Amino acid sequence: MTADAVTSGAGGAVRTTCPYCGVGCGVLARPLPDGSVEISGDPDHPANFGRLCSKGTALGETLSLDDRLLTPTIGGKTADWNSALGLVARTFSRTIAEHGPDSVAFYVSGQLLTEDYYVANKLMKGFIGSANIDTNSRLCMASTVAGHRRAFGSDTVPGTYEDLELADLVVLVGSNLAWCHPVLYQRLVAAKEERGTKVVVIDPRRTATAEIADLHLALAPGSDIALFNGLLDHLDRAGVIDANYINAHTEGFADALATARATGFDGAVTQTELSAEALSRFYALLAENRKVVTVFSQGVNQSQVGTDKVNAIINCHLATGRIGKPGMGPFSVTGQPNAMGGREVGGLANMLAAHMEIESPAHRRILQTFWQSPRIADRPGLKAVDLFRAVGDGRIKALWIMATNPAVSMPQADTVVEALRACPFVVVSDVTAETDTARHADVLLPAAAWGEKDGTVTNSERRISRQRAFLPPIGEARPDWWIIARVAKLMGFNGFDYGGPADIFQEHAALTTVANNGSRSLDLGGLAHLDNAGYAAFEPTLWPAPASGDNPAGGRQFSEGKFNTPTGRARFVATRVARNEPHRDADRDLILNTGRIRDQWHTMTRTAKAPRLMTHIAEPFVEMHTADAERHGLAPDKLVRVESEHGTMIGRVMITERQRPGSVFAPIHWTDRLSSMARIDAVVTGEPDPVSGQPQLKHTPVSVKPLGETWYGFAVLRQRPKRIAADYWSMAQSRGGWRVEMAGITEPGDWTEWARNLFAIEDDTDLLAVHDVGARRHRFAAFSDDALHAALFIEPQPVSISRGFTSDGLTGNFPSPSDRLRLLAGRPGADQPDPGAIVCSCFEVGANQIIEAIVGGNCLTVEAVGASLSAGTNCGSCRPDIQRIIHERTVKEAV
Ligand SMILES: Nc1nc2c(c(=O)[nH]1)N[C@H]1C(S)=C(S)[C@@H](COP(=O)(O)OP(=O)(O)OC[C@H]3O[C@@H](n4cnc5c(=O)[nH]c(N)nc54)[C@H](O)[C@@H]3O)O[C@H]1N2
Ligand SMILES: Nc1nc2c(c(=O)[nH]1)N[C@H]1C(S)=C(S)[C@@H](COP(=O)(O)OP(=O)(O)OC[C@H]3O[C@@H](n4cnc5c(=O)[nH]c(N)nc54)[C@H](O)[C@@H]3O)O[C@H]1N2
Ligand code: SF4
Ligand SMILES: [Mo]
Repeated sequence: MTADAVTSGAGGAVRTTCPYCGVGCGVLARPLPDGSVEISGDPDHPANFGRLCSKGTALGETLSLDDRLLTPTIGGKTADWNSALGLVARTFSRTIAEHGPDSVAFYVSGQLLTEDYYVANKLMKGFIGSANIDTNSRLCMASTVAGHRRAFGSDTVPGTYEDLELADLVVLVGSNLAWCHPVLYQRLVAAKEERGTKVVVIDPRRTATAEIADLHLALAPGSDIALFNGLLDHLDRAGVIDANYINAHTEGFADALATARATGFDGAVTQTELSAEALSRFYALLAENRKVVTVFSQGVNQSQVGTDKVNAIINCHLATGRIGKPGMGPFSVTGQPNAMGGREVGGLANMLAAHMEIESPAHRRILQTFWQSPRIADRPGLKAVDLFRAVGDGRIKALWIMATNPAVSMPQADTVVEALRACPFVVVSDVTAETDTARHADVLLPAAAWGEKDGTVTNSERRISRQRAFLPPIGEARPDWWIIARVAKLMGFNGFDYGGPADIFQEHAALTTVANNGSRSLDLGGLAHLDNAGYAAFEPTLWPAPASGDNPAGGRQFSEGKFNTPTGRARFVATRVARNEPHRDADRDLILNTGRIRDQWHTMTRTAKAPRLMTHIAEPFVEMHTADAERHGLAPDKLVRVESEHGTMIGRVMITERQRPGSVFAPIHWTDRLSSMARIDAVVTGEPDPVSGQPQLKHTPVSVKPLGETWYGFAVLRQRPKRIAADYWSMAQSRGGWRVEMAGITEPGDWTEWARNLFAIEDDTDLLAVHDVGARRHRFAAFSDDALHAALFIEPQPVSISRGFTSDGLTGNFPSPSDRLRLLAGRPGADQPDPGAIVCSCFEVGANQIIEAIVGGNCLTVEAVGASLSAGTNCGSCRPDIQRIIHERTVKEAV
């Protein structure tokens, strides 16, 4: 444990911050003598006041050694730090000497801490002298950054979380808050219960978030601008435009209004494909309520017209003066724990540190003087999509990837993989040994993970919090800032002699004050003199945190109507593309939408280590509407092949009414480590928004076709299987080992031999087998002593045995033949009903149990289900799912 760990009153727990989403919840972590870590919500943290979602609650289960990268490697072989860092420094220096600074690049991440990010940006822009540093935030927040800068003159989120609680109306646009920002969602639910907040959800899908919506608008994908242009026109006609505010504090209104009028109500109906009635209701709500917060996320940002979507939303707030006041404002919620911090230190290729602008000679001068650096990048570098293109065509010859997994998360991911293969020198810093990206690294550098490293992160509401170490680094792992600073020094650069993250934070804070005088809202002057003790004790703080009165401290921004543009006025932007619709044709007749599920984080390198997080959804899926499924001849639980012009993904079809006809949805999480072919970004085209460079990740024309499988399998195994001879497979960690779903197009000749290969056992002495050859059903179980080694179930139809019951077999005991046969039955006896697919991961309560409580126990509210089964009473992440089951059941019962 590090010296600066701050302990709370509660028994030596360290106060830190969750490493997942941008809500930025405070966490109390208490290492226990048995090596485990007890995790709970920090009751004093102003983001969560003690709450944690399912992912936060399971953090303790993700800290194990397995999968961790423990030492540097060169060419796949273990190396020491000196050799590895020496090679990195020499190769970067040589490449720069031979081909110039723009022949190298860094691709970094919103999951780096501010201190790591600051040092990486300083090295590239100030010392190497190129701006070829871009980040996965390009795929995430770039359109918001661009939209904020166009409207406000700076990338400043105007409001705070409290505004969601003070609003009378909260509009969620392209945000599945219930699953992606669960604790903020819970704060909204609590406010709704208390004061009757109205909630509108604007999303082509009926998401878990829509369960609390007073109005859900399942608009045509890509038609948000038409919706908000129509709204601006309506607000004007309804007389709720704030002319005084517009005159005093903004510019460009006439042009924006003219554009909005050109869309008008009729245009909005046509483009969004919503009913005139639904649209009227929405517009009336916006006219009647003054205290409105519009929350937006990836349904807005990840679009080819993402920046215009952002400005169409902000236009409506500016026109009504609903910004910078309690309970009002446009509110972009950030995805990653430090998406905001990365923006502060200029992690994007077109920004400089401390919110300064690369295009401004004055800003470049300030920075170069402050850093005393030999040079400074004087034009924007390559943005993520272009950056990987440049890697592919040989312009970038040395690439360093930190804390991101682009082989999975970049659009046209197969092309990205080819680019990595072709690149002469790839360095990857990660905490995980085997990722789809790490596979292509020449040098792998082991980073210290959450719990082992110290630094700061900034959440969606601009609150800076400490991440604190509570464990020693594993193996040879080192903090990212240390690794970068070492390489900088080995490259011969001065200015990287940091004793620890506190030094870096001080420098970063000091920089925000240089020549600021109120011109940049990012002002951390009040934190520029934090010493080690002050940094150790640092309490969550909103920025601006100025030393003196130039900038208003903390809280809401733009309250006085003063913006960071040259004129001090906010700018309206005329948003002209009403709808952005990718071209479908007879073959690729569906639009692929992609996004997140409740219990997984991105490419699953950490959340997949917690067995209980794998119980909610254990397999890659493709969700589609009943009508589309019928049209394409698809039956429930079959496997489908999703294809675009770029690539293929295979997943299990999930047929629901929640999907909009014409679109399908697939999760972003699965990798080649966990499934045979489920990297959805292999399929996604990702045309960049011309303003922000953010790729469109939610609208790719695809075909969805049956895989053509003739058999299905399900297996549980104590060891992770090495090779699975099936056309489709997907595996998940379970309590005693692994569970695997499989399917194949042609049946193997000898199932017994196939089972033996899968189980990796030499002979069949321990193999119990039951065959029903006529029905094409085969079951196998291998035991060693009284413990289950592995079991396999093969059927001509999707295997319908109980997953929970069979997986639990790996932790059970099977002394007698009858016990062993019962396992092969695949479900519990009549006295132990099957709980079904797990909904509540905290108490492991399944869908069948919840349905029984609803139908048999007459529990018709989430509270009643909680009282009866405890489900939903711990972290609360599953409450929207329980609500949905109640909703679906009660509808079913009524018809
Ligand atoms: N559980 C979980 N939580 C996470 C993450 C995670 O991996 N797992 N990741 C974090 C990160 S980095 C991010 S960026 C956030 C993302 O958080 P969100 O943006 O809330 O999540 P997504 O699922 O990507 O997309 C949101 C919604 O946009 C909708 N959408 C698609 N097209 C359109 C459209 O044209 N218009 C509108 N209005 N909506 C559309 C999708 O149907 C989807 O429901 O989540 C963060 N939180
Ligand atoms: N189709 C589609 N694609 C998408 C999206 C989408 O909605 N649709 N969303 C996009 C968005 S918003 C995002 S944010 C990205 C996310 O995509 P990625 O950033 O690629 O996903 P992660 O799995 O979070 O990758 C983080 C990596 O860093 C490692 N890591 C964890 N902690 C540390 C650390 O302290 N130091 C170091 N060096 N490494 C660490 C993890 O093991 C992991 O390999 O995906 C994007 N891609
Ligand atoms: S909402 Fe969940 S994932 Fe997000 S910061 Fe809080 S505990 Fe972590
Ligand atoms: Mo993100």
